[in-house]
Amino acid sequence: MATTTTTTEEPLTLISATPSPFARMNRIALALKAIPFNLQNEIPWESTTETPRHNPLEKLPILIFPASDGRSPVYDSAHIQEYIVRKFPDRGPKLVTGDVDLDLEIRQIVVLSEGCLDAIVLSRWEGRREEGKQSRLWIDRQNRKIDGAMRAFDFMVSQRRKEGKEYLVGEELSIADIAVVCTVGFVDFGALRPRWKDEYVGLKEWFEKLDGRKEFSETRPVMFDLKESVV
Ligand SMILES: N[C@@H](CCC(=O)N[C@@H](CS)C(=O)NCC(=O)O)C(=O)O
Repeated sequence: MATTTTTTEEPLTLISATPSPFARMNRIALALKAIPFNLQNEIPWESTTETPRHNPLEKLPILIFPASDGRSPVYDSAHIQEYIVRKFPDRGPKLVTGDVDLDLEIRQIVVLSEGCLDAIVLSRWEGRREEGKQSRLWIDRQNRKIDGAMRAFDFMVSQRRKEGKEYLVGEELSIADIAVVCTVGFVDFGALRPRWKDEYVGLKEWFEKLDGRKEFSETRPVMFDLKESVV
């Protein structure tokens, strides 16, 4: 029987946005573990969003519990992944290895992915400012982070493939693989690096294989229509 510390099978709620690569990581983990949840799609940049009610940082994803649970919302994609793997360890795939060193490696890859996505978000908002108000220095700085992360992902994949391994850490799919697929998938979706598939052939092959799995293909980003000004 599944070991979980929740006392109810009432569904959780994940506040998400249709294009969000951050929330996609959590959606994939919840789906793989067959944890019942409702998807509440929002536009976190608009005044009607519920995100400030649950997260002082006003960002999604946010995991919300049924009212009967009385638990505070959990936010930040990496922290939600942590919540999922720790609270539902025996449900579906573990998504971590159980070995301290390997699991720390997994967390490092999640952090790198999240940092790359944060740089993408910062650079895109800078690019939305009026011409003349944009900082080229700031955009270049974010671009360096994105390129650095892409190179690091490609290197990791090539090392693992040389060892005949399918996944980034350990022998099974983990939250590290999920994080990298969601990050690379967002670079691809936004056509942020149009030549990445030629530059990083190994990464492309690895990515396409995982991205074709059901839980991944069903959660690919879909753009929303932002109506309010943000910057
Ligand atoms: N590091 C955060 C980033 C989340 C994030 O940037 N979410 C965006 C939507 S994809 C958001 O809600 N932004 C609103 C804001 O920054 O005010 C995480 O991993 O959860």
